[in-house]
Amino acid sequence: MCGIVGAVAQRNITPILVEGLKRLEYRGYDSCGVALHVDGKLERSRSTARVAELEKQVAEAHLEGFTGIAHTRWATHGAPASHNAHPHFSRGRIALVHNGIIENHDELREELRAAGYEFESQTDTEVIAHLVDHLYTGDLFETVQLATKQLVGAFAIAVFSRDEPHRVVGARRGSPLIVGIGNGENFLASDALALAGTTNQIVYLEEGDVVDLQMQRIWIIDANGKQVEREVKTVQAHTAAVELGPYRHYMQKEIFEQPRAIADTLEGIESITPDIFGDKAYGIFKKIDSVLILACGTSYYSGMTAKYWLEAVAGVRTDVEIASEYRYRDSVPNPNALVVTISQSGETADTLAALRHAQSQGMQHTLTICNAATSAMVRECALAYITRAGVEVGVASTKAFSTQLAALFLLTLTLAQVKGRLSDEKEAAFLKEMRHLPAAITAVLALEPQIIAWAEAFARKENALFLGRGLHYPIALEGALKLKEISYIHAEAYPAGELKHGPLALVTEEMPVVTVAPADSMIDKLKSNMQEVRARGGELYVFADGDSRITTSEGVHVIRMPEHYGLLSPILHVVPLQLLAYHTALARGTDVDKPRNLAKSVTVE
Ligand code: HGA
Repeated sequence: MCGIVGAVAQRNITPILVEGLKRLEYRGYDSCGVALHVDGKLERSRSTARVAELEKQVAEAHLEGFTGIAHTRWATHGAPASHNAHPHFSRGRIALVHNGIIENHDELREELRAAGYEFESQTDTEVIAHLVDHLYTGDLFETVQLATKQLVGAFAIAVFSRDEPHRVVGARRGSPLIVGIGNGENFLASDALALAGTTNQIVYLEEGDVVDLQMQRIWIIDANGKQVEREVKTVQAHTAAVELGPYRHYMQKEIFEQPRAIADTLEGIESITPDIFGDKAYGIFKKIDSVLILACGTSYYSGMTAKYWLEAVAGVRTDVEIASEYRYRDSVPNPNALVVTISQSGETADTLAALRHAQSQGMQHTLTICNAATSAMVRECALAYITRAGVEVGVASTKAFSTQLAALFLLTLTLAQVKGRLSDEKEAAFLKEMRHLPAAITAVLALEPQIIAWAEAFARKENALFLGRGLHYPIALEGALKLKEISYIHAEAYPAGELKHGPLALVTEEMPVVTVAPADSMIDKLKSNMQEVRARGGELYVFADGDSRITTSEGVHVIRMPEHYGLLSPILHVVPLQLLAYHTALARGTDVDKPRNLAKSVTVE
């Protein structure tokens, strides 16, 4: 999604702004831009190409300055075009960048038009720029506080004025924004990663904060208009984590990092104890009678998998809801439910809103499974488990998913223990299996050459079906999502028993049917479903395991997984599906790490 970088310094900040945008590129964007204060004027450069192109433009124009802002845009209002790219200017006096969506932009636009403002773009963002100009008192900090009061919706903004050359003002509500502290210079960004290499001293702004950034000081006013001090945190430099190393794409790198990511996520877990989710976990887990999981996209599928585990192992009733639906639905709140939000970034706008909706309904037992320790989700939930996948750059999530599953299995075992359903023997056996996961995934990764051969056939198709049953139905869904996200092949997943209720009509010789077929209790049922496909000429691509007893025959291609992994099998079975999607996309020549129309960290609704 969109990225913001801003700086006030006593040196040329163009390289810092451009480098910051480069670090945010992985989130996906369709245009970018930078604006600087130059000799008493606002100057900008914008591009619908990559940040590298913007860098060239900026160098050719000798765009240099001490105060400025920059942005990568993922369009929500108005086409991805140069005139819609940020920074937006108002009357040559105000420059502004924005992440998020302003819901009352139409009303504000009408008012501003009536006041004589002309609009150059179709964005909701330009409305904020003109609003700030319209309300400008000569003090930008004061003006931004006034302007943000009129905004409905979600935003993080960075703004500066021609008339105050050494000042950038930031504000956030619903979208993340951080301050980077330097020596006689200060920075703003939507993510600390943007400032890696510049500063590791970070202040995480809170909901409703407005910040005044000057060279020697930062000044923060909170949502109630009070001046506040916020803790300065030292963050780890992520620089090494975002190097591509020997891999062609981040997605490939991240698929191969999964053994390490799972090992890191499980590091230090010697036994099952509620404390691993936080000090208050035992008290909360004792009280709860059910689980409500809220998530979007891939995280939603990890939640679906967890439902099978939580009900079967812990005996705790579990509902899984798509966050963007739940937040607007009239549901029946259960104050005794444990609300579990799952999000890679911990900033997913819909999931955050769903969490707040649940809290507003009196559901206070909250836990998040998240890959970003300092995210809003972690700050706003009573309990948290931080997966240690490391920075995930590829838009199509891989290691974040498998580490979420590992964390959700730990949650399952913990709730089973609290509910008296986990014997010491079972605990020891499950922990042993979890510790073996990195080695088991490494063995699955060795199947890559066989999967490449399949991918060549898939690259020529325009449709695919994915089948799974029970625990592996969500894995089939995740496999189909991966394929459509990055190869643009239309793919759908079904619980195999549903085939005859509709999708079987799609099966012809042209339709590849990927089947997730471990030797679990559903295998015989699944084999009957596979017969239904073969009888209509459909071609089966089966991921079986040791005991599935499925062999290659006409129209049935089989890749055998190295071992059967019981309840943890979904963590292994998703890996070949990730590889299949990756190699199919590679064969089709798509932009694997930045698939069209998609973005990382979905911080808009
Ligand atoms: N609404 C603004 C910003 C979009 C955004 O934050 N995307 O992640 C626009 O469309 O320009």
